[in-house]
Amino acid sequence: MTDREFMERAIELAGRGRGWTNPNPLVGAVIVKDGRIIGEGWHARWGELHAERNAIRSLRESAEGATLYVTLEPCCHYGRTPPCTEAILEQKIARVVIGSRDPNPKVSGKGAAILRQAGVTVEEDFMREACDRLNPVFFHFITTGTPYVVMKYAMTADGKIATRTGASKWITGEAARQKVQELRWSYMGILAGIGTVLADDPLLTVRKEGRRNPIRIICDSRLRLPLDSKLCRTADQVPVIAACASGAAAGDPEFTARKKALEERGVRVLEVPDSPEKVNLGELMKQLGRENIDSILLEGGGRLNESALRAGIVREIREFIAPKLFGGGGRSPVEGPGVETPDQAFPLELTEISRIEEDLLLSWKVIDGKEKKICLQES
Ligand code: AOF
Ligand code: ZN
Repeated sequence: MTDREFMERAIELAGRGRGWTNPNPLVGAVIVKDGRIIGEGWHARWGELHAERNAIRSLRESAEGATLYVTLEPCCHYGRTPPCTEAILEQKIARVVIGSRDPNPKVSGKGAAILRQAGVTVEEDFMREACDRLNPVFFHFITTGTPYVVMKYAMTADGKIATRTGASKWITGEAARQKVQELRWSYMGILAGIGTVLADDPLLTVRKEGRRNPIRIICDSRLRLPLDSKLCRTADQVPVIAACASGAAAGDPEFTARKKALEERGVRVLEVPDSPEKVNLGELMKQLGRENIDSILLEGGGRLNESALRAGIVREIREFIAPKLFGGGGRSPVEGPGVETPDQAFPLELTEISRIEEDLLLSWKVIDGKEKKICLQES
């Protein structure tokens, strides 16, 4: 086997932690001696051992003189676990091949430097792009402190997310809907608007055994979340956060009563400052980041989606396209006032096209994440 194949194996192992390590990264490690894999490990769950230590734990023979392939620079700090660099040196590993750099200021180059100083041969940036693809969420969260937001919608070939009457079950086929379930357990939070909740009464959970549910966050400026909604009725089992505008809350006794009733049912009410009627999404992201929520799947309706784009919080879009047409005045995935001229458009970059049975999945990166200063005409 070659260096590439060992790193590919480490990448594959890293993926096994998906949905469990947040807000920590996905990391995989392989220990090789005389061309044979003698140890393997990955970071399996937040708070548990790092990939390198799990690989070392799996050893059945000495790793003296061996090579360690690891998808992320080994850490050198005392966090929830002791530094991986120490474990590597204790094992007398001779060579370390690293994929991604760790932008965590506590590590960031220091891990590699410590190993070099101790006489270990260190290679950095090996298959870096492939390794970096494991952790867009971690890289974003550790450097900004705000969650990585992925907007998801399913639409017809003529760009509708619902028919004229508002019906939307179903647009895509079974396999594409399974893929959405996977997105839900891959990210820590799921964000929807109160309009969607009032119209569809969704549960927003993962229907798959042994998978973690995302924290359900509802953008609900005036706190209209019904007490008998499925979300409210399950809030004691799967967390629900209702994000409301602090301006709407101020001095309204009815609002205070609704807030109390929701809290009694286990819903967390977050008052988001600085926007009189609407939830300030940039501010909401800061608050959620402070609670260690590193990633959010945005399953908004058209208005929330547009506000999120305009607030500059969306990093990626997953667009499912079904082979059918609705026509008429059906709803669009991005509504709101929109832009006035084509040069004001939100620019995207296509990163992946895949076919999921009869449907298409396009993945887009949002080019300019910064707040868009466009001239809006109030509708
Ligand atoms: C590694 N290997 O498998 C992981 C690393 O909270 P802790 O103690 O688990 O530390 C988390 C930090 O350690 C995280 O922010 C990142 O910089 C690094 N994660 N490093 O060498 C691993 N998961
Ligand atoms: Zn570590």
